[in-house]
Amino acid sequence: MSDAAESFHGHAHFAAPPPELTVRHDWTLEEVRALYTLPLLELVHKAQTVHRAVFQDNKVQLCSLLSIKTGGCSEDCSYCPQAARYKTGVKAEKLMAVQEVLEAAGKARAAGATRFCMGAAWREVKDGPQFDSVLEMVKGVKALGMEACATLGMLTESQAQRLRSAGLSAYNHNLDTSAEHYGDIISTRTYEDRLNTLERVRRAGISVCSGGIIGLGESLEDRCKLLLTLANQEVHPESVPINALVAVEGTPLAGQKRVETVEMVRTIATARLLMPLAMVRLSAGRMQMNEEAQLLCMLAGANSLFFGEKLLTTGNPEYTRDMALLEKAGIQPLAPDVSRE
Ligand code: SAM
Ligand code: DTB
Ligand code: SF4
Repeated sequence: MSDAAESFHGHAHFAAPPPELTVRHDWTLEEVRALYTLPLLELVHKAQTVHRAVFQDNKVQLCSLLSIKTGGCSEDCSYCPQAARYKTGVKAEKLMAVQEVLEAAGKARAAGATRFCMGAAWREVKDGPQFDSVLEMVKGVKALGMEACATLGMLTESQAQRLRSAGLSAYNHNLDTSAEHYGDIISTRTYEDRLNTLERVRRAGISVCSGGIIGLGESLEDRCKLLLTLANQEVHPESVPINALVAVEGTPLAGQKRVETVEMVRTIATARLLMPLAMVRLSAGRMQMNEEAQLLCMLAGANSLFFGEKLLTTGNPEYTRDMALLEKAGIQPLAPDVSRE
């Protein structure tokens, strides 16, 4: 598989998009709202039809997440247990050692992961020995034959380039919500800052992973605007994580009510229809969903899960239960793409 194809798809999941499929970048808010509010089963049917046309193998990618630098973050993201200013019980830790990260990556690969995502509770990346270590981690993960993803906060152009040179496949940087709602959730940076980092990632030739969180107290319109912003990018994000808020005690959003499954399904299905070629990732929030709800998300177009009992700091379903669910539903995990390594 060519480098260009890798940087576009993030994973060789299909040979070529079907010719009848149009990938649009000119969606209107009305169109997005009309999709989002379709009768649920009609929306799911539409999304599954597009999904099957694009991803003929209908597999789910298993990804592994590791918090390489936990807690003590200077930002005020009101959903986040890692912000230093909230009393959530998350202890600030130092950056993990390269060897320790690569051991975890090796275990994740043995357990079936084809993508390894490293998260750091940083506002932004600072040049120096810590960033140099992250570059070593990226090289090591790639050498293990997995896609390497990182989420480290804001990046400069040269940092994005250095990550690319180290072999980084994808960079995760979520828009989280609409531009209008952003200021109610985070005050220590702007939506523009987020978009600028995404632009630098794109220009460096790294595949873009960007999505959001639902359940932050946003309106239906905010949710549609988030999807619209993602879908009207000049190039769609290759990867779109959809998170349901994990309401953590001590954060300002601790009291938010649980996201309803139907809302999660609508968001995933709409993302699938707007960005047909993207990997849509059913991310945080699976602990609050039963198995049938998770299967409905996959029917609606989600084709990736994070496995392992922990996301970054919060819980995730047990590995054996996840594997049993996929097994009984006859859903195959996406195999490693050996052609690339
Ligand atoms: N510090 C970097 C940043 O903010 O971009 C990277 C790590 S940050 C924890 C990665 C993403 O996790 C956030 O953008 C947010 O979308 C998601 N996230 C954090 N806390 C969450 C929560 N309680 N529920 C759901 N998603 C959450
Ligand atoms: C994403 O969109 N979700 C993942 C990953 N990208 C980095 C993170 C979810 C974090 C949930 C809260 C926690 O465990 O700390
Ligand atoms: Fe820090 Fe990222 Fe959490 Fe915001 S989401 S507080 S930037 S770790």
